[in-house]
Amino acid sequence: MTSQTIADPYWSRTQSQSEAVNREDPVFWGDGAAVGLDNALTTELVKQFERDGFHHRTSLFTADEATSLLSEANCLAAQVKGPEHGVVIEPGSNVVRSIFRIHRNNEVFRAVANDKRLVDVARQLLGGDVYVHQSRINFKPAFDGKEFFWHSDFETWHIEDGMPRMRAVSVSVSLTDNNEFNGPLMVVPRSHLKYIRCVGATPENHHEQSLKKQEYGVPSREAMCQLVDEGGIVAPKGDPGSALFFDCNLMHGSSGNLSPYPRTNLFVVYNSVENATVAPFGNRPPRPKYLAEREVRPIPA
Ligand code: 6CS
Ligand code: FE
Repeated sequence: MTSQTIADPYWSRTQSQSEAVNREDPVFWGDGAAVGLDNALTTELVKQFERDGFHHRTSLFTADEATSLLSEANCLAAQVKGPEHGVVIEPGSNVVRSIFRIHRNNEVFRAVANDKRLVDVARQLLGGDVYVHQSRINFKPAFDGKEFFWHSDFETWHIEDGMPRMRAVSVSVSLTDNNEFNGPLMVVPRSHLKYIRCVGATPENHHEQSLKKQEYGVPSREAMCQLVDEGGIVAPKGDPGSALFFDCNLMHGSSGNLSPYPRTNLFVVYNSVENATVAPFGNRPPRPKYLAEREVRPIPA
């Protein structure tokens, strides 16, 4: 039985026509009282996040911290001997594209996922206790880093992982420079306020393909034109240590990296403990735990 047997406002991939509907969830779940959160956003920045769907901070981590995190990330990639759980290889080369679940499998990145500079903002935006739904390093290696086509993470996490509502936030921490040449993350401001129902039934074991090149659970070109007409495209750039907090439903993507500079970013996804994953809302079995934690482990405040 899937969760689709109940009235699901965010159904997708079941009809032949793409459709844009209004979001049915708040963006900001807090009550404005960021009591005890040393790293809380100002009221003005919260309003900006509600309006645009993202908040970009340069130098949230120091250059030295970013250098040491990058070296740890490259160390992990160098240890990869072949296809293994949680490791995704770039299509067309044998270079590492992503490594998942580093918040559980690596002490250094576990500490980052628990860092109050990230957790305080997640708790503030999501209005309470949070846990890590997913973590990953996207290496986007020099010359070989391929694109991530436009998508809403929430559409995938709802349909394929069973995330009920839009009450999760991602943070991307730049471990290298993110510049106009090396495939920076691109976001569509205000796209988080629309939910795009995608066309095309989810293939079996879809993640084995989608993490390399996503072709299902992606918006139609008409839907993308409409979202970009309304909000434009922004590619927040910054030095190593910059951080981009973005709503789970914000439309985003990135181009391939033709430059000699890698674009290595660490992603942590915080989900509200009130929004724990249930049975997927699509018609496939849940994806592996390295993509979606199924046990809620609240991060201590
Ligand atoms: O399917 C997922 O969960 C992953 N795919 C993308 C393109 N972004 C979110 C996440 O890393
Ligand atoms: Fe994504």
